[in-house]
Amino acid sequence: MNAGKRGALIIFEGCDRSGKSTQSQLLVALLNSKGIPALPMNFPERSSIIGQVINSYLTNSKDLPDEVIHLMFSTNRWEHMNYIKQNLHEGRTVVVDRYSFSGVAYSAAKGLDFDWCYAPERGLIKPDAVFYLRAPPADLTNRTQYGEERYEKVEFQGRVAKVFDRICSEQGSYWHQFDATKPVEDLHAQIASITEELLPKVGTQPLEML
Ligand code: T5A
Ligand code: NA
Repeated sequence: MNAGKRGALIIFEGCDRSGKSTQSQLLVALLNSKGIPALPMNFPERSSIIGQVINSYLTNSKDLPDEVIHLMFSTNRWEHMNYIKQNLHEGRTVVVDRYSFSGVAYSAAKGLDFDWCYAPERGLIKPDAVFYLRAPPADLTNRTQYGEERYEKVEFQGRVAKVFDRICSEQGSYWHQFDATKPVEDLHAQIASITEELLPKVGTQPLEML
């Protein structure tokens, strides 16, 4: 429907159980229903060899130094960059559940240096929009399955949320912040309207790097 025009790279970010998967699936379904090619992705992408190591770390069956797991999360994004780039250039919008900002937020929340954490993310494709689902972590603990993985502790999520807030204020206008405690349908309507405004604009813009 838009020959020669690229798709958009759209990212969902937020603390655990903030509703990223829910909203990214709704957005992809909406775009596809309108004949706009869009595909979902998520990081960590757990099927690659590196992704399998990350999965065993997250499910607490494997321990790794903080620096090592940080670099593995970043590597996991790098190993999928050509795939993302190709899809964007072929006109498909890629909707991603977590990206570099999760990488920085979770590792900086453990005490690693913010700039050190951001360094391996430089050169990855810069998103056209980030939808940040923001909520006080205590408001998310009653959502299903909370508490099963390594990072799902309220106190730690609070530190993660602070880093997300910092990144949101530093990154500027391509970040859109939402109250994640609002009903699913309200959030979806807001996200859909921003996306519909965005897509025609990015079509002819060159990709930028983080
Ligand atoms: N991580 C990740 C790093 O440390 N570094 C990195 O570089 C990256 C990429 C796994 C962990 O890895 C860390 C961060 C994570 O701790 P993950 O696989 O994305 O990351 O898993 P989680 O974020 O833990 O969990 P989810 O992604 O599954 O949570 P979502 O997607 O935010 O939430 P969702 O949509 O599944 O919803 C959770 C529940 O809430 C309900 C849903 O129905 C569901 O039951 N819900 C709502 N309820 C009320 N109101 C709403 N608005 C709701 N929206 C959803
Ligand atoms: Na998710």
